[in-house]
Amino acid sequence: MSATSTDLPSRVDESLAACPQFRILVVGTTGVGKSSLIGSVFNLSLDAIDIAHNRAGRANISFGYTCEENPRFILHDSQGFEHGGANTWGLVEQFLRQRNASPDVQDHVHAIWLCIETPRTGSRLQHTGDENLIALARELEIPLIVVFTKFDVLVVERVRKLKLSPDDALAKAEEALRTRLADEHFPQAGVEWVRISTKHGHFRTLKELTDVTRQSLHDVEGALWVPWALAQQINARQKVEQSIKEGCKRYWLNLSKSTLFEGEVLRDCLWRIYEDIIKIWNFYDPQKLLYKKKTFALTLKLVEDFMPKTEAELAGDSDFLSQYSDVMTLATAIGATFAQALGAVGIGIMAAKYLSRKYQALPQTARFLGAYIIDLTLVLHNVFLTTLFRDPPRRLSEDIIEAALTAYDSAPVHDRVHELGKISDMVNFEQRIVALIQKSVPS
Ligand SMILES: Nc1nc2c(ncn2[C@@H]2O[C@H](COP(=O)(O)OP(=O)(O)OP(=O)(O)O)[C@@H](O)[C@H]2O)c(=O)[nH]1
Ligand SMILES: [Mg+2]
Repeated sequence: MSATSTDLPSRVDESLAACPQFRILVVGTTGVGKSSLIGSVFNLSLDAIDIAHNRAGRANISFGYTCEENPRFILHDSQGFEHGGANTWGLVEQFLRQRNASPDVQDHVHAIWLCIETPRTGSRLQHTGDENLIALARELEIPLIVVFTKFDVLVVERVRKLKLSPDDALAKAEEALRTRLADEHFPQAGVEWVRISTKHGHFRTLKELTDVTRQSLHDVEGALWVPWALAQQINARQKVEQSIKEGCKRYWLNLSKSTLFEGEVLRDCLWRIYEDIIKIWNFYDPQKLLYKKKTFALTLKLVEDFMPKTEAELAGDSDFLSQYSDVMTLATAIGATFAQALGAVGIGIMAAKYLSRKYQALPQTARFLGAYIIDLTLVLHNVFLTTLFRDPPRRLSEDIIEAALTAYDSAPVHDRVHELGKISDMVNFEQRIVALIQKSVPS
């Protein structure tokens, strides 16, 4: 059951209207590591992928797999182009041409990961037929990234054969792969490539793949950035950037000009921001823990110190703040639903007072919403990092959420946010807030 609801339009939903899911084609011969890669980046259990796989029959490129564990993406999984194989080149070509001829961007294939096993010393580099796919992707303007999988094998080879330390082995393996690709003239100039491993200790390589993928979407469609940021479940920085874009820019950066929240109850505005930002993180949350009223109330508690003043309070009546604080304490302490708690102390009357006021013009409201967006973004960032190194699917639990909130509450950055919240000048306020978020999230 959701915590509350509001008629305010969801900005994230608006951004997703043209393209609600990111559609990716992953190509590579059997056993190259496609499912493992997809599982790690999009946070799916291998069982979920393989069940979908079996249902569709192997190597059926036109079947788009969708998973409950991550509803934001569609996977087309294809084997390579061996002569006479199930995926002859003609089928692949027809599939891509038909999809990308559609007038709707959501039907297009948005990116292709062409997976090739990292060649070991003395073994062949397997890329038969791949030039055709690279040329077609270029013609259709589909971003294509060549992904060299199982890179860890090359590193381990160097540790064993050359008795190198892990760091030196990594550097030598990078160098060996680069030299090898240059010697083979593959992939040709201008084609992006990355090396990855899904093994523990090589997490950075997956993040790099998501960075390269995000960058290659640049020229194609601005509309793809949102579904991409939501779908990928590896790169916290991209989520934060998108939270800033969607949450901040659309809400409070333009607050003084915007009529979006005019006449709306503050709680509805907060709920809208809350729901939009949690959508961006796209956690695997089958119990809908983040949608519980208690969770929402706990996040509001982070900013209760500087809830904006009502018109009444500005006129000297300070009941509202103390009442509001009590509400928050009540809501969190007894786990009462937020709406019930508000109802219990007559928040409806207070809300009515809000309705009579265009409060978005008040700097303290802007500061308050700004602080809330930072606090919420950084709490969710904590949640994301806590789950990141677990095996997919990384399922949320109450413990994870509570630990993230507690850790954030006592973190120095929370104090700095609140210092910003008290300043009286609003010069460059938005930039200061964005800078504070960015500084708190390592790139
Ligand atoms: N060393 C190493 N092994 C990997 C890596 N990724 C996958 N594997 C292993 O390679 C094997 C095949 O992996 P999958 O992810 O099932 O490969 P696939 O491309 O989906 O295979 P098909 O579905 O049969 O086409 C499994 O035993 C994986 O554990 C990696 O990064 N490093
Ligand atoms: Mg597979």
